[in-house]
Amino acid sequence: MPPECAGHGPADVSGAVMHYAEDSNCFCGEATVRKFFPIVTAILLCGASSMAFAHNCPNEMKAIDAKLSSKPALSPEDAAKVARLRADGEAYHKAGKHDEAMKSLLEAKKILGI
Ligand SMILES: [Cu+2]
Repeated sequence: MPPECAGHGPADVSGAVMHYAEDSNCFCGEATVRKFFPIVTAILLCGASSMAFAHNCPNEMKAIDAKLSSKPALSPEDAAKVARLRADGEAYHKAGKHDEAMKSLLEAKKILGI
């Protein structure tokens, strides 16, 4: 471990990096970046996975298909609505409009009672 420089705490990332840039003999800037790198990576991974959960279109489609294959008792109007919402959801998903896709798919699920 390189020695910590006086004048800034380990949490002061910007200060440490600036200090590092001013004085190439001081390694604490680099050490701070190294220390925070796993945390930053974890936050980025967290954001990516929560986005994947928010846009869960393929799983919603699978759930709808599974329910449909069990031949639920639906009125002809509801069955048509579910079919349309399911198709809309897939089309939106393929177009990259995951928010719209999720809306259609969740509505279809509501009609199906899931
Ligand atoms: Cu999607």
